[in-house]
Amino acid sequence: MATPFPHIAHQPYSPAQPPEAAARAFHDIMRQRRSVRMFSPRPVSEETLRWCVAAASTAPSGANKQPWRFVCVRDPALKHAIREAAEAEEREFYQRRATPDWLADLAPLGTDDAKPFLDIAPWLVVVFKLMKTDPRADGTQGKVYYTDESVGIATGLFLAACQHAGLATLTHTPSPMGFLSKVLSRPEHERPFLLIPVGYPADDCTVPNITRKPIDEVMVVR
Ligand code: IYR
Repeated sequence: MATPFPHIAHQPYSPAQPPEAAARAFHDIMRQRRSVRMFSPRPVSEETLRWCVAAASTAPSGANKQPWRFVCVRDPALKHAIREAAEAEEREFYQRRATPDWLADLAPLGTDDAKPFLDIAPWLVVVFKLMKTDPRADGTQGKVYYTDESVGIATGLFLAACQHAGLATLTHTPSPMGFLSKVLSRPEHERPFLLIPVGYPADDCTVPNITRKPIDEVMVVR
């Protein structure tokens, strides 16, 4: 049996404002987040990305295994390789794989198989989920738990951290995503989870005029 972790005193975060105001201020930042498909080539520093990934990596995870890797791609040749492969999958998706219902649901968003933002955005952050732990010193690999939940939470924190830093993001889901493992030479135990272009919106960026559900539709108090 592994020995239990020793316990230390918890240092709770205490906002300078009352909780209602603090919660509202965070909401007021997050409500401005939109999925952006028109990016500017304006650069974003590696340090900014590092803090956003560090924030993501504070996420809780099954047995604290932290089963994620954030591969941050800025090399133009790699970005282009990702674009080429993603567009090939997307052509298949839009022409053959998508069901009529799916295409009908996507039609109002106006998406198609062209993904120029994969070249233009200064960073493509590819989130991988670890299906096993990274190899230990002896080469063996341990189990991971609640992987999708864990990586989903970490990804959500990443999106929030980017928004808080004034950066635009898109949760892009080329499907299937296996090509990302190849293009980025990732090891067998890493599976692509999500592709997130990060940067600034283009000056003439537009977004679909969609709204979020009202709070009373998503929140039930008993
Ligand atoms: N992956 C495709 C299709 C797509 C699917 C859903 I569900 C979206 O909300 C948006 C797009 C694409 O990225 O175009």
